[in-house]
Amino acid sequence: MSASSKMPVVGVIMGSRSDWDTMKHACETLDRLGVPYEQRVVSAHRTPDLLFQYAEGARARGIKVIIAGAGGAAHLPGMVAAKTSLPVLGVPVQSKALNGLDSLLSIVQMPAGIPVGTLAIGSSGAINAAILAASILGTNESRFAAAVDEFRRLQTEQVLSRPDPSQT
Ligand code: RP5
Repeated sequence: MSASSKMPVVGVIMGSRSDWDTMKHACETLDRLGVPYEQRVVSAHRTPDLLFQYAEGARARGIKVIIAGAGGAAHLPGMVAAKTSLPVLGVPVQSKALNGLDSLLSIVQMPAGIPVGTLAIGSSGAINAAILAASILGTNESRFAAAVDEFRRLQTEQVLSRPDPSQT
């Protein structure tokens, strides 16, 4: 748990400890945006009962958005979405065998009725999931909307301040 160890409003879950190198980017971005979160390994295949327990209990614990990252046969985001009506953002982790295309298709191709907001493969997706989570929270809490606006302002400023790509 971080962003000043307040009660988490975003749950960052992942199918394996091996997903942490990708999913830590979501956590770092939530830190930067001042969004309190928790991070957990919850595997759809190895700990299915924990998955159900986590998804069913998340809302009552104050979680408002779930970011779920998984690779390969990436059932975690879809199964979590099946067990909670909280918004679920899916991050396809770049797999070794198929470079993350398997993860992407597993997460994005949900049947109508159970949505998972699917992001890009890898760290870009993890970072964007965090920004999107803050934007969703920002519809109700202006400090999160302001944090996203500031993040974007700084990003624009960084590009505009160094227009010549040949200069370090
Ligand atoms: C998925 O299987 C995980 O999300 C991970 O990306 C992938 C491989 O897991 P490990 O074998 O590295 O634990 O469930």
